[in-house]
Amino acid sequence: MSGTNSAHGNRAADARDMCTTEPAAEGGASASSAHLDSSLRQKSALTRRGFLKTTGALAGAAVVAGGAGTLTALADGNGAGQVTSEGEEIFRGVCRPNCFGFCHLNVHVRDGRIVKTSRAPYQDPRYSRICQRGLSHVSRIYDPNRLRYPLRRVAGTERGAGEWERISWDEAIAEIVAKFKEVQSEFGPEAVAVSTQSQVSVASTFTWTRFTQGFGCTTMGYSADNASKFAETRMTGGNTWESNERTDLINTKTIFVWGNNLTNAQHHMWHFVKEAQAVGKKLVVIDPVFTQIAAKADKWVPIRPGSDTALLLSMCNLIFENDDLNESYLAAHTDAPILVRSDTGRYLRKSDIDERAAEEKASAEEEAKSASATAGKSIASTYVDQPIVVQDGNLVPLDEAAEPPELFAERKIDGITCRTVLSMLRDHVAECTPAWASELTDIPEETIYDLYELVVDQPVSHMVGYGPQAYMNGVHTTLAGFTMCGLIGNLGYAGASYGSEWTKFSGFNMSYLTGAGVSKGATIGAVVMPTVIMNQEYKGRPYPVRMLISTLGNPVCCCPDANLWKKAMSKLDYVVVVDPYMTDTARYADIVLPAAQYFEQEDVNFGSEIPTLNFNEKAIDPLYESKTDVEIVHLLAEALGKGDSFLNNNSDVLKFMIDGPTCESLGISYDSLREKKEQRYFADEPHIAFRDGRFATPTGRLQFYADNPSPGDTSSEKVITTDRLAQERMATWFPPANAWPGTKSMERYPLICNSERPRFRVHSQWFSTPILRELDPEPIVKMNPADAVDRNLLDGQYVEVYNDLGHVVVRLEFSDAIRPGMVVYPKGWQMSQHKDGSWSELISTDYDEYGVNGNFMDVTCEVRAWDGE
Ligand SMILES: Nc1nc2c(c(=O)[nH]1)N[C@H]1C(S)=C(S)[C@@H](COP(=O)(O)OP(=O)(O)OC[C@H]3O[C@@H](n4cnc5c(=O)[nH]c(N)nc54)[C@H](O)[C@@H]3O)O[C@H]1N2
Ligand SMILES: Nc1nc2c(c(=O)[nH]1)N[C@H]1C(S)=C(S)[C@@H](COP(=O)(O)OP(=O)(O)OC[C@H]3O[C@@H](n4cnc5c(=O)[nH]c(N)nc54)[C@H](O)[C@@H]3O)O[C@H]1N2
Ligand code: SF4
Ligand SMILES: [Mo]
Repeated sequence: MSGTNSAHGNRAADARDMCTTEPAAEGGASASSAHLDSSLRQKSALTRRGFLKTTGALAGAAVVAGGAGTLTALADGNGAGQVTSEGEEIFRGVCRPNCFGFCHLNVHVRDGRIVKTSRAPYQDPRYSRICQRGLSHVSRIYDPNRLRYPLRRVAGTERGAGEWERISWDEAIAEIVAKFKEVQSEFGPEAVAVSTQSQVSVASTFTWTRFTQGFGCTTMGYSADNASKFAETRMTGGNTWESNERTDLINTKTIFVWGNNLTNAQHHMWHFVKEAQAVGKKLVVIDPVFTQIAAKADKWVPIRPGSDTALLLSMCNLIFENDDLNESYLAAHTDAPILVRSDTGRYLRKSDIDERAAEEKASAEEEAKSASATAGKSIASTYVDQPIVVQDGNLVPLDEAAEPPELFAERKIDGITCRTVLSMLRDHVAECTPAWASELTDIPEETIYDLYELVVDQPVSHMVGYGPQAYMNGVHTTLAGFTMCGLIGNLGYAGASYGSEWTKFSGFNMSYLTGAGVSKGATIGAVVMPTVIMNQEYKGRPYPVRMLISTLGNPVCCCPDANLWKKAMSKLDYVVVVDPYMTDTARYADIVLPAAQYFEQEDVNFGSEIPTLNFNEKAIDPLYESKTDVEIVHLLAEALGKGDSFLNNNSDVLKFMIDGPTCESLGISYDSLREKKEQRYFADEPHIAFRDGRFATPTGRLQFYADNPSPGDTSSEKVITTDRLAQERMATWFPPANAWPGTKSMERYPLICNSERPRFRVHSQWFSTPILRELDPEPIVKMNPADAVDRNLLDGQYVEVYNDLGHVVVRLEFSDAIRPGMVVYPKGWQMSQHKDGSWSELISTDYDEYGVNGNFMDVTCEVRAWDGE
C-alpha cells in the first residue's frame, strides 16, 4: 500500500487544478473540471437491482441499430437515407475507437457545426450499425473537456500537479524541438521514445511511425492483446487474431464464446449470434462471469479464471481417447507427421539424414554469410532444409511425401529417438483427463463430457475474447485452442473457426513508414517501458529513454501499474502528449498539444471485424486551435530541419499509402475509395480464415509443435532456460502468476480482480462525454453479495479495492452475476474520476517474455469500506 496517502493528496490537487488548467477567459474549457467534479458527486441514478433482473433490458439496449433490440425506433430515426433539413450537409464518418466496429456514420453539419451523427449504410447492410457512443459524438466533440490550445506546465510546478498555461503553437513547437535536439545530442537519437497505442488511424499512426523512424527514436510498442496474437502467429503464421468473418456464424452448428464479452465489447456483432440462435444454432458461453451473453446462452459454463488451457487440453485428451482425430487433415495440413529429435527437441531435417543435403545447407549458409558481410546487414539463407516424415516405412522430406505420411511413428536415427509431433502430443495430453481438468477449472466432469460432444460435432465456431489471454499463461490458452481445433480439422471451412475476427489489410505502401529514414532504436513494449525509463537499461545494457512523445493512446490510464507509470513520467526529462482531451497521460506532460478529432480530418480506417477499407471525410475544420497529427508531425519535422521528408496533409498521406501496386491489383485507389467510401479487400464472402488448410508458417502447415520457440521479448535471460523452452514446445497447462489459489498474491489478497469493457467508453475514450456520464456517472466495482456480507459491506457504499501495488476507491455494486471470489470493474475511467487511486494501479507489469502482454486479469485484491471523503 505504499504511496496511498500521497496518491490521495495528488488526487485532490488534480481535481482542483483542472479548474485552473484551461484558460477560463475563453469560457467553456474551465467548465470541464466542474463537470467532472459534479459527476463524481452525483449519486448514481440507477437503482441497485440485481444484475440478473436487468440482463434482458440491457442486452437489448446494447444493440441500437437494425432488427434487434429495444431502441430500434431511435436507430431508424437516425438511419441512412433520411430527409435532411435544409442547409444540412452530410459527410461520411467512420467511428474508429478500436471497439473493432468501424461503423459508418452520417455526420450532419449545419453552419459549420456537427449537429448529429447517425447510422450510415455499409454496402453489406448486415454491417450497418451504430451504438450509444456513435450516437453521442456531438456531445463528445463539443465536450467542454476538449483541449483547445497548446498548454505548458507552469514552471516550478511538479509534473502531474495540473497547473497549465496557454502557449502558442510557435512557442510549443520551438520548445519541443529545442528539448528534442538537446536530448538526442546528449544521449543519442533513441533517447526520445514515441508511443502510439490502440487508437489507429492510417494517416496519423503511419505518419508518427515515419517520424519515429526518420528521427531514430525508440518505438514504444503495444502490449495489450498480444498473447493471443503471439500464439496465433506461432501456430498459424498469421499476424493477426483472425477467424472466419462473423457473417459465417450462421453456417455453424454451435457457437462457443470463450471469454468474449460480446454485448459490451463488440455489440455491433452480437446480432450475428442472435440470428444464428434464431435458426437453431447452439450458443455455449464459457466465462467466470454471468455476462449478458451468458444470460442468452443455451449453456453457460462458469470457469475458474485463468484455467481455459486446462479445459482445452482435456478436450485434446478426449480427442485421442475417443479416436476422433481427423487423420486426413492432420496428415495434409499440420506438422503432426513430422519427426522430432529427442536430443535437440528440433524437427528432424533432411540435412540430419542426408550428407549431400547437409553440404548444400552449409554452402547456402556460407553464401548468405558472405552476402551479409558485403551488404553490411544480416541476410538469411534461402535454403529450405525440409523436415522429415515417415511414408511407407521410409524417411521422406516433407515436400516429397506423395502419400499421406504416418501420423504415429518412431525411429532411431544414429541412436537418437525421433517421434512424430502427434505421438508427442498424445503423450503430452495423456494426463489431461476430464477429472484433472475438472479440479483445475471448477467445472463438473459431466459438463466437460457434454462440452466435448459439442466440440466434436462440427462445424463449430469458437469466438475467443481477450479475457482468457490476459493472464500470465495466456499464450497457452490460444495454443491449446488451436491445438484442439487442429486435431479434429475444425478450421478453414464454412462454420468452422477459432479466434477473434481481427483482419489486417496488408496492401498499403509501407515504404511510407521508413521513407524518412530507418531508426536503430529498439521497439519496447508498453508493459516493459516504465521499467526501462526507471532503470535506463534494456536487455541488461544501458539504454537511455529521456523524452517521451505520447499520441493516439493513454498509457498512464490504460497500461499496467499506474503508480510505476507516474514515477516513470516524473523521471523523464521531457514529456509531450498529443490528444484531443486532458487524459491521465496528458496530465503528466510538460506540453500538451490539442489533436483534431475523428471527423475533423480526412482519414482511412481498417483492421476491423469487417474486411473493408473505410473512408472518413473531413466534416468540419479542427476545433479551436487543434491540429491533425499529420500537421503536428510536419511542424515538428520542419523545425527539426527535415520538413521536406514529411507530407503536410492527410489526403497526400492517404494517396501515398493507397495508390500503389497492391491496392491497384485489388481495384482500390484513393479516388475509388473516396468515391465508394468503402472497399472490401477479401475476395471470399464470408471470409474463411485458413481456408482449405493453408497456413503461412514455414512448413505451410498448422504447427502444434514449436520447432524453435523464440520469445517476443529477448530482454530477459530467463527465457532461454531449458525448462522454459520445453514448456513452450506445445500448448501446456501452468497456472496464472497471481490469480490462482495458493499464490502469494492470493494468500494476501483473496479476491480475483477482473475488468469488463464498459459500453459507455472504449478504453478511456468518451470518458467525459456529458450525455454518457448522465447514464454512467461514476466508477463502480461489482461484487457477489456473499463476498460483501463476509466483509460487512453494503450495496452502494464507497469501498477501497487494494493490493500491494496500489488502490482505488469506487462505489460498490452488488451483483449476483459475479462469481464469488471475484470482483469486476468497468474499465477506462481517468484517475481523476475516481475518489482516489485508479484501477491500473492494481495491475503488475510482470509479463510472459513470449507474449509480452499486459496481464490485466491476473490480479488479486481485497476490498474494505472507505471512510475517507
Ligand atoms: N484494466 C484494464 N486495462 C486495460 C485493458 C483491460 O482489459 N483491463 N485492456 C487493454 C487493452 S486490450 C487495450 S487495447 C488498451 C488501450 O489503451 P489505449 O490505446 O491507451 O486507450 P485509449 O483510452 O483508447 O487511448 C486512445 C487515446 O487516443 C486519443 N485519440 C483519439 N483520436 C485521436 C487522434 O486522432 N489523434 C490523437 N493524437 N489522439 C487521439 C483518445 O482521446 C485517447 O486518449 O487498454 C488496455 N488496458
Ligand atoms: N465498449 C467497449 N468495447 C470494446 C473495448 C472497450 O474498451 N469498450 N475495447 C476493445 C478492445 S481493444 C478489446 S481488446 C476488446 C476485448 O473484448 P473482450 O475480450 O470481449 O473483452 P473483456 O471484457 O476484456 O473480456 C472478455 C470476457 O472474458 C471473461 N474472462 C475473464 N477471465 C476469463 C477466463 O479466465 N476465462 C474465460 N473463459 N473468460 C474470462 C470476462 O469475464 C469477460 O466477460 O474489446 C474491444 N471493444
Ligand atoms: S463505438 Fe464502435 S460500435 Fe459504437 S458506433 Fe462507434 S464503431 Fe460502432
Ligand atoms: Mo485491446
